[in-house]
Amino acid sequence: MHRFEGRVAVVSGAAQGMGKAVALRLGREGATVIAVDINGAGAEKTAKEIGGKSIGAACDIGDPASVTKLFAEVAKFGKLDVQINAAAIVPFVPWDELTFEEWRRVLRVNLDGLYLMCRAGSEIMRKANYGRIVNFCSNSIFAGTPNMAHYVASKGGVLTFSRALATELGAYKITVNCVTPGLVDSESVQQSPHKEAFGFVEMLQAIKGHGKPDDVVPAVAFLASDEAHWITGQTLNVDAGMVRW
Ligand code: 4PL
Repeated sequence: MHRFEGRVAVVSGAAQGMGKAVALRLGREGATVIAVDINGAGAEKTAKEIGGKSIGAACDIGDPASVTKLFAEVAKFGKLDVQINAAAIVPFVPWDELTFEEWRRVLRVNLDGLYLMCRAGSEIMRKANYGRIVNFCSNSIFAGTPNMAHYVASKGGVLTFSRALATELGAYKITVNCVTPGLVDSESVQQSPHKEAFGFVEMLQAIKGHGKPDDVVPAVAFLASDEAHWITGQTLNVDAGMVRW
């Protein structure tokens, strides 16, 4: 398939995991990708793998000045067709240890960052009367996954914000949808105690196996594609049937 020929896409969290896997897929299907990550070197590496006019950009999405600087670069591409918001902090902190400082650290990126990215991205999209925004939520909002209450709270916000944004941006033919992946074998999970949960999660899955970034990519690419124009404000669960909702 070559669904993104001539399209310009911003993908946050593009240095690793699902963000990187989506960036590579959009690139392989013809998109020019602005690969965004707090890890600028990692973002550059993803952009190099895609090739063409794609670029990497370092950005702290929770910082308004950093997002403003990013979108000065995005503006040079003349348009923005697709925005994938995959960047997030994936913490492992039991409730008894959850401080307000840690709560704020996660909410700042996972929710304030999403606001800032959508604020800037939608301003470009609305001028063209076209846009596809896909936000990364998490199936932890259904499961109430432990050791990440602040993350679960942030992702609940991602879902409901996406619905509200879909309503407001429909007038400009911009769609806004979410995916809710389950536990995925990515770099951030491998570097955390979440990796111990694969057995438990697999027990609950209708389809057995350990989720990989590429297992989530097709759903994201579909929602980001031209032909998904009649779907907005929706959430697609992509977790091998761990949760049926
Ligand atoms: C079920 O989004 O959805 C662990 C870590 N387990 O980040 C998640 C589940 C994790 C999840 C998630």
